[in-house]
Amino acid sequence: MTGKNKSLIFLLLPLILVISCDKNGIDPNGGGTIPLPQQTIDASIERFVFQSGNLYSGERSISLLEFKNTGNTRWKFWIGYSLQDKTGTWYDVPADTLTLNSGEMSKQIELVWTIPGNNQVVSGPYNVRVAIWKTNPSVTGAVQLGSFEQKDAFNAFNFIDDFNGYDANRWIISNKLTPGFGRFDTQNISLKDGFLSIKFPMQTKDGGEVKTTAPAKYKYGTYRASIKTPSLLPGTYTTFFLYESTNLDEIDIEIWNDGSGKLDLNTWVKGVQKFSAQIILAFDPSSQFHEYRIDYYPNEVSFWVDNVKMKYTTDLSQIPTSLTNIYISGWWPKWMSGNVAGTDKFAVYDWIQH
Ligand SMILES: [Ca+2]
Repeated sequence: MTGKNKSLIFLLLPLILVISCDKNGIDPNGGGTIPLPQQTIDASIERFVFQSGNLYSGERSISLLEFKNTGNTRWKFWIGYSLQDKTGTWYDVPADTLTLNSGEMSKQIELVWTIPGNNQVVSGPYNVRVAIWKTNPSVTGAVQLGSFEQKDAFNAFNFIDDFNGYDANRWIISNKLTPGFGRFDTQNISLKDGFLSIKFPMQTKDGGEVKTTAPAKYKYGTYRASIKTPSLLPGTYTTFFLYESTNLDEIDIEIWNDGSGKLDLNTWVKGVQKFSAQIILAFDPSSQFHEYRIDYYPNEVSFWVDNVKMKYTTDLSQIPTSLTNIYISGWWPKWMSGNVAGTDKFAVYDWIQH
C-alpha cells in the first residue's frame, strides 16, 4: 500500500464512525428505539479572583474560583492550582475534587498556597494558574477542560525590616577595617524612630557596615532598600549590595555621596568583575528617601530606582549563582578623592525588603 492510500483511509475513518453512530441512534424501520444521548463531560470557569498585592512568609495566597458543569453528566471534576516564581519553578497545590450535577455551578472555592518560611521564598512576582480536569491531573493522559492563568498576580517576600527594632537574628554589625580608608566601627550604626543610620564621623574616614548573619541563605529574588544618602561628602559611597564570601559572588548598588548623583552598578562572579555600569540619578539622593533595588534571578540581574529598571544583564557569564547575604555600608574608597568632614554625616535606611 502506498503512503497516499494510507492517508486516505485515515481521513475516511471518522466519517465511517459518524455514519455508524447515526445508524445506532435512528431505527430506519421505525421500530420505536429511543435514541441514547451522548455523554458529554465539560466545565467552564465562570469566575476567578486571583490573589494580588504583597504577601510575606507564612501568609496565605488565596484565589477564588467558581466553575460550572457544562456537560450533560454528573461528574467528579479535579481542580488544579499552581503558582510559578520568577525563576520558572512551579509549585503545585495538591489537586482537589468536586462533584457537580449537569448545569450546576460550584460554590466559591478557595485555592490556598502558604508562602514558605525560613527565607525559602524566591521573592518577587508570582504567576497563578487554575485548571479544571476531567480526571486526576497527576495521572498521565488527564484531559483539561478549562484553565486560566494570571501573570504577575501577586508579590511574595521573605521579610520587610522597617528598622522599628534591631533584629539580631537577621543582622550583624561589622567591626573591622574597610576595603578603603578607615574602619567599619559598630558604634557608627544606630537605630532610631524606625530608621537605621550609618555615621561617617567628623574628622575621620571611618564608616559602618551591616550584613545579614552567616551563612549566606538568601535565594534568588528581589532585594529592595529605601535609602537617603548623606549630604555632600565627596570621597564616600552609600551602598546596598549582595555578597557571598566563599564564591566571591557579588551584586552592587553604590551611590556616590559627592552630589553628582552617580550610581555604580556591578556584578562579580567568583571574584571577577563581570558587569559594570554607571547611571546619573535625576534627583538628589540626599534630599529624600528613594527605593534602590536589585532583582537577582538565574537568567537576569537588573538594577532599579523607584520601580524603574535602569540597567540589566541577561549574559549568564555575568550572573552569580550563590545563595547570598545582604549588605549595607558607608565607606571611603581609596581611589575616590575627598576630605574628612567638619560635621558627622549619615546614610539613612528606612527599610529593607527581600
Ligand atoms: Ca522604617
